Amino acid sequence: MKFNTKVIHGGQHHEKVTGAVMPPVFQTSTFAQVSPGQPIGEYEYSRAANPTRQALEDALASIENGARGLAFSSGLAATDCLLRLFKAGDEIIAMDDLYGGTYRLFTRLYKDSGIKFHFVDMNDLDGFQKLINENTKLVWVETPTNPLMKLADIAEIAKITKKHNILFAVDNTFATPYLQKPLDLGADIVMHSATKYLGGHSDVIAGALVIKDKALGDELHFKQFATGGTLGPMDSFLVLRGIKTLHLRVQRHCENGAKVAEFLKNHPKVDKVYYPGLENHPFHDIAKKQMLGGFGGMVTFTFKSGAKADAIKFLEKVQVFTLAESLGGVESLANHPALMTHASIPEDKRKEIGITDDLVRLSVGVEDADDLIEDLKQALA
Ligand code: P1T
Repeated sequence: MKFNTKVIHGGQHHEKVTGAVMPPVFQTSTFAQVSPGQPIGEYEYSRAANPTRQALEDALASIENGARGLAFSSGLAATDCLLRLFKAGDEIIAMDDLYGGTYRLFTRLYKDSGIKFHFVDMNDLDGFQKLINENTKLVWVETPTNPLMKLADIAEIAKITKKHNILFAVDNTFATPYLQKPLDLGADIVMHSATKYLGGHSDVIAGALVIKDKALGDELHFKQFATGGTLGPMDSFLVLRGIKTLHLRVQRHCENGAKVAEFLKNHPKVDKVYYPGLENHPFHDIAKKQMLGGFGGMVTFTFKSGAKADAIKFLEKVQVFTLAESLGGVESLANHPALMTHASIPEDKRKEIGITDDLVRLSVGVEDADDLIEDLKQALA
């Protein structure tokens, strides 16, 4: 089955009793049993499994080409569940540019667990390999990264993790499986903030893990069941509905993203534009190799003045774009990473990796590109 069919039919079946084409929202916590331990059907209690969530999880596994999908109450709940595979003394190597909340989870919550985190430039493959030792258990990358649009070569990293028998997880939130399939490129686990492109309408907080190996998927399901960060039935329905138009939306996000990046590149007040589709993007070659069909709808830029005040003024002036956290919905959003989504990263660390105070991140939506560009023009003016 091709991807555009999978988003609609992958892992799906009509509801058994009525033939409903969309799975109903099974808004129930529990399921009747005929005798103790003998449920009427296959479900017992919705923390363990719920039919609406199951339909979403099967769709997730299908579109990412995994053996098992798991749906969580947020992207961070999904990451937290994955981290429960590790114990004191284990080491995790992560990319040096990550969503601020992921960085906060790693450095502030898990720092007391005895797990050691390394944050490295994943494009220095030699430097990265030098860090690997017998305690290294996981490599974690975001590609493209939030907010600097750095890329990591998934296939090359997978060769290394396989050689050393280390798990390799990719946060595929920015690319989506429409553009990039980490499991096909050799990763073991894909993570999503399903709040973003998978849901696609800025109306739900959700997360996902998709696991290539069935046994590891079952182990993570056990951890999810035992800790409880599951996605509710209504939210599962919303994400599943979103997935059905993922291919159409991401196509338009890519077209609009490319137009916005081109406009910004030629604007006299704009300094750097970070968009993997631009030929001068430092990771354009990796993008062409592993992001198939486009380069997404996320564009980040800085001001020639380098002034924080200019970034703030611009963000106060946008009208079609909404100044808000988050990304990946049909509507365009604009964000100031240093003051908003990445404020949890200490200032010196932000400066070190390039999240400057004049950096603005755009989530380019699926509106008419002319209107978006007019809006940027007037806000920059
Ligand atoms: O917000 P939540 O669903 O828990 O997902 C966390 C998360 C994980 N990974 C990436 C790449 C993300 O962008 C996010 C959430 N990001 C934002 C809220 C944001 O505006 O960047």
